Amino acid sequence: MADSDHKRATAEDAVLRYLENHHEITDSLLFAAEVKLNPDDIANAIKSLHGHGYVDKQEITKETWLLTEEGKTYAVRGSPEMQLFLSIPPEGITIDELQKKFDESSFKIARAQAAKNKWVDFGKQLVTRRIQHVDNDKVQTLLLRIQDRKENVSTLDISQEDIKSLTKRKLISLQVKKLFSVRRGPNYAPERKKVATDLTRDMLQSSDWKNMEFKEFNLNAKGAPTEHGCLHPLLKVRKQLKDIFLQMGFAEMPTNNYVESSFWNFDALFQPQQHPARDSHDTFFLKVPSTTKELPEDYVERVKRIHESGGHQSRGYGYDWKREEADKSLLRTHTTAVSSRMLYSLAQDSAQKPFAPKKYFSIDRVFRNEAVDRTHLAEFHQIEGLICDRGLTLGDLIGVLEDFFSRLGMSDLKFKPAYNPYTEPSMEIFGYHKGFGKYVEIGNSGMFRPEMLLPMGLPEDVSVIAWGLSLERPTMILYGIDNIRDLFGHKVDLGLMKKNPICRIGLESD
Ligand code: FB9
Repeated sequence: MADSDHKRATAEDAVLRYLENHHEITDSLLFAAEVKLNPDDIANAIKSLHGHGYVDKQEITKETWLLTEEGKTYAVRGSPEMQLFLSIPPEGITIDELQKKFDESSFKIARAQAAKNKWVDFGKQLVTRRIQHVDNDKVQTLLLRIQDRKENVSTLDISQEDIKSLTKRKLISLQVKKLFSVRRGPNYAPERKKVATDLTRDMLQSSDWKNMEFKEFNLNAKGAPTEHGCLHPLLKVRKQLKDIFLQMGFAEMPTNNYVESSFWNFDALFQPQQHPARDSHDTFFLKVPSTTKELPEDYVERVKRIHESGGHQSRGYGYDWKREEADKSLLRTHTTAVSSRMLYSLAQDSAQKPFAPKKYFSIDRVFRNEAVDRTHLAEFHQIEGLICDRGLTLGDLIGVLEDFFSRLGMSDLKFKPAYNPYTEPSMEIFGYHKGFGKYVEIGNSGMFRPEMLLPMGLPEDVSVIAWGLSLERPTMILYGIDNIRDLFGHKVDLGLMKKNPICRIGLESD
């Protein structure tokens, strides 16, 4: 039995037992003190017993005047004004001499009240009595009667005016108590029937239910929590971002291959084979399968040539490009590897049919062999968007970025020149975050280089604008998570997964 149920059962037993030999509980508060039970438990028990007819109850409001600490002092020593009057000898006393007999606040109260009662005169130097005797210290008398009362003050024939005066002087305060008087009810019994919580088949068949009492429904009780699946915050934000891309007319790229060749991940992007990002300190290369199965050989030749000797007005890099380097298998370091596959496919299609502009996006995991810290793991989800069309400019890129990030609630973008091996020009993107009150880096972008696009076979006047960001950063900001291990990995608190709020991306950021 829950603790609260046990307390109520004990309190109910105490009430029913008492009424077995007594006509009435006149004051439930005094009764609780007598039986040494919590007054609230007794009150709840009375309400529950009344609900089933065991008792009749009457609610009583009991108003009691209590002396404050100051009032108690005056009741013992007398009021300060009386003490001041008694401190003045018949010949009078200097103010300074009189004041020495009191603390500052008491002297102030005493002087004001004695003058108000016309008991004393305060001259320039001397204080004298205006009357010879004060027969009764009314304040002390009233306080003693209230303190010693045996019944409510209303039967003490103290005028409302006096009550108001004592209250104003903060010598008494009103205590209001709600209590019950209780008597046996129509269904009284010295013991409460066992309260059944469920109506069972046996009860129905035996008709026992007719003599049983059922626990009342608690319609305010919350339902038992249901176990159900929950979406990880990353997946909630991914859904929101996917919707943004779809609303902007982008089609999703197929990203279902974590394993990629160095060719599509680097060479096709015109990233030279000596680039530090292609070192095993930055990239996860695979032992099995160590190399890719097949590549489009004619395209590989064009890539080899553009790296070694350039072409299309490019000088190239002038190094001996090695096929075995391009064949190495790795975990893709960016979803731009998928973008290169898609653009190559688009170029091949344009050989059979007229080129048609495209808008693609991808959101998926990428892997980098880099130092991990509070906000970076060896993997993250990259978000990438690209638009492929004739005559696109940097202005088009800036425009689409402002549209895209405005849907994330980021406004007032700023751009900083940057470098990527596969884009020229490139720009880091910054957005003003109202919650932080400052600009934050929100991504990177650029125009894919001709050395990447032309060997694919895309028409000369086709250009591609693209940008990227991560899924983890916006998610951590939106959910107020400052350590990525609380969001992703084996140490994640699954409770967070169950109770995290809905994703609110796009609203004014907090
Ligand atoms: O996501 C990043 N920041 C970000 C994004 C959104 C956001 O939303 C607001 C709350 C509403 C807040 C912050 N960044 C990119 C910037 C930084 O976090 C940076 O420190 C970390 N970057 C990652 C790379 O780290 C190794 C984020 C990741 C990133 C960076 C660049 C690209 C993709 C992901 C790219 C690209 C690209 C460029 C040109 C062409 C194609 C792709």
